[in-house]
Amino acid sequence: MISQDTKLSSQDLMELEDKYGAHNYHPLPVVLARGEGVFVYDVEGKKYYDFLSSYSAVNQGHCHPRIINALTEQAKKLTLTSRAFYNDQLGVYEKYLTEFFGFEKVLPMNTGAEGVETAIKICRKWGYEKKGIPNGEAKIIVCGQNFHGRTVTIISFSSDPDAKGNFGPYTPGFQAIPYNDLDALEEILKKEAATIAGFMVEPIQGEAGVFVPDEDFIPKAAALCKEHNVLFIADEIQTGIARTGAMLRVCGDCNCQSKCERQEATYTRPDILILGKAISGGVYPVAAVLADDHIMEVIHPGQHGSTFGGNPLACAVAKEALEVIVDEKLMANARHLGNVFRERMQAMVDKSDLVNLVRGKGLLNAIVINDTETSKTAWNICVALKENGLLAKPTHGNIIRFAPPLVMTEEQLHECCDIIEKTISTF
Ligand code: IF1
Repeated sequence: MISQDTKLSSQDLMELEDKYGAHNYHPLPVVLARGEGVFVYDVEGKKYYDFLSSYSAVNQGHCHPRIINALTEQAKKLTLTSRAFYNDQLGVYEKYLTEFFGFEKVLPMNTGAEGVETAIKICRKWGYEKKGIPNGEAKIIVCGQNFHGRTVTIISFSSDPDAKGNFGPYTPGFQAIPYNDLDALEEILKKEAATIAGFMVEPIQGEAGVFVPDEDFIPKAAALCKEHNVLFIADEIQTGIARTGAMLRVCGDCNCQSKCERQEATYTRPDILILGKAISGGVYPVAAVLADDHIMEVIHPGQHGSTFGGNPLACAVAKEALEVIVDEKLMANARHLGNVFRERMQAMVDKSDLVNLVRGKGLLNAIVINDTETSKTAWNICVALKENGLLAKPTHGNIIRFAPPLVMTEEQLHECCDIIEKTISTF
């Protein structure tokens, strides 16, 4: 029997997860017990730089005092009412969020996948009721190598055999084009726009390996969608909330300091914007789907919802988490440190024949290891990085994603680059 004062080692805890937990992940062999800012600590007290940020959910740093305070204060009052009743946090949060990002309405959900599913439902319903697509024939265009979540519908349009294999029968109504391929998008829109309701895209493909498309891909894709009366749906669950150096990746390389000021020159306004992860600072599952009235009004009472969607705790946490982004100027910090990081990594690429390239925007970056997709090199490098006090994990095979919390200082970033360079040089 494991009692409260049983001191369990990392090894004990890994064995518990192995014995009692589904094996749906293959974690790096480290057991974390505490997080603070850019640091996490394992059970034995060893300190690490977190260079994954829980897949960009902890942009504000681990256990940010302001966000934790918002959580604990609200948790003492009211955590969940369901939407069967109103609560005193939701309306205030909805006003704050819609004004923050410049949309007329928000539909609050919990996980990113729920946000994506919600956007798909809204898009399809809009296609039938507003665009006049024959019922049941609505198609949504997606990109190859996408990652939008793990529900059966979402993996139905995945091109990753691990994410999709043996989970059929699959949801129909999706067609993929190659990422960053405007000609392919234009071709399918010209041919089939009459039954196409939307185009859903990650402004940077995270899981695929931090693929940054050409500068004109997003703006021109949005323009093509507008031309063909197709909804442009931006999945900013991983790229949003200052991660890429602007509040949203669809803001382009604008250098606004606070919330979306929608500088027309660089901003591509989506018809539907999906947020998740760092909208809550990684403290609580919060997702949001934003759109204007003429789209959101297709949803009527009883047509969509969730037990936890829009709960008071989520609202209090997310509002504070966004204010932290603005107050601590994390967009500017991510933009600046991203340039410093890529410069340091490029210098390493130029010297090393083990690392092919570095790519990314803001503090969403990746290096490509000069080895096959199936090689263990990237994994072994991450194990060695762990030994040297920095936590990162490969995405596909030979690509290592580097995404530290946006609160990192330049001095800490240089220390992390030193660790990465030193570790790589031992391979
Ligand atoms: C895993 C990475 C994967 C996302 C985008 C929606 C979702 C995600 C662009 C769904 C979630 C997470 C899921 C997690 C690993 C991580 C991830 F790219 F961030 F690394 F898988 F691609 N859209 N990404 O990135 O949000 O339901 O998870 O809240 O499933 O292994 P969720």
